[in-house]
Amino acid sequence: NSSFIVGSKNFTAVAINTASKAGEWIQSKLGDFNSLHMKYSPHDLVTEVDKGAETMIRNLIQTHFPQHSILGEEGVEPGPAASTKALQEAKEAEYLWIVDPLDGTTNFVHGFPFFSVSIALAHKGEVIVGVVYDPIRDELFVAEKGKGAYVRGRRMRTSAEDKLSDSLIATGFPADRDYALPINLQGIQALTPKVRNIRVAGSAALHLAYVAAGRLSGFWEIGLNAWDVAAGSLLIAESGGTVTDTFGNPYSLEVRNVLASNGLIHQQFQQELAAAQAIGAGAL
Ligand code: 2AM
Ligand code: CA
Ligand code: CA
Ligand code: CA
Repeated sequence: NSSFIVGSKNFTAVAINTASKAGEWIQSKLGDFNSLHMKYSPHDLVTEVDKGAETMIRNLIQTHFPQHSILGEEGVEPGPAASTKALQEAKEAEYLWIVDPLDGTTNFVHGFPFFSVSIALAHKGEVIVGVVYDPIRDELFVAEKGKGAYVRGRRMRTSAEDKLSDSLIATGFPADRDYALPINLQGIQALTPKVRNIRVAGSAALHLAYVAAGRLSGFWEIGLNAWDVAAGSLLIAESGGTVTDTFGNPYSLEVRNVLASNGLIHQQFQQELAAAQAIGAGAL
């Protein structure tokens, strides 16, 4: 896929190289790290590895593109208010790198082998490069705006299921146990009887990459941040799928409640969630 890497002033090459290096380092620290902190609650963890990986990624990006801005999870105070404010400020930049250095920290801490590095580049608020790297399987998912999406150098296509009953869907349990979790449980209750099955594997970015690769038919999660979704959204768009909010509005960096699919099931999927929301605790 060398021709793929060359375009766009080598933005993509830097994203790939950076995600790979960070991912290899993260994997080397598996089972060998300390200083575990809780951010908000026992459901929200951060380790020295999250912080070390983000520092590594920032340094590599800054070396190549000192004039670009970087929004990274570990550079932002915990909680939705701080992340909204940080995104509003960062969005002013012409070129903005959006970084989740380790997506799936809980899995990393427990040794459950499903986590990823997610790096996106937005130009004037639009994602133009997206890379998700899974160091355990050494799988690199790459998309460039208008140029398709690839895994292990092979073109990705979203899956062909056109009925929820044939669909394998993923979601995530929100860290916010008070407000978001009850709403999500309503969604799970409504969807589980309608779909083939549901998976909750713990990395939003990797779930999105799996939708792009056709391994999942769809994914939804509420209360996410730009760094969880930006790279994956381009992977899916460039693989022929659809990414919206849970009301069906088009994806933008501000979207926290994400609904992604192969496109074919999108409307049914969105309607089932909307119905669950009507039963549930209020707006998703
Ligand atoms: P993280 O591992 O980078 O924190 C799992 O459902 C998903 O939720 C993961 O992508 C995880 O990302 C994210 N997540 C974990 N804690 C969160 C929090 N407090 N707020 C929002 N998203 C969170
Ligand atoms: Ca986190
Ligand atoms: Ca994350
Ligand atoms: Ca993270």
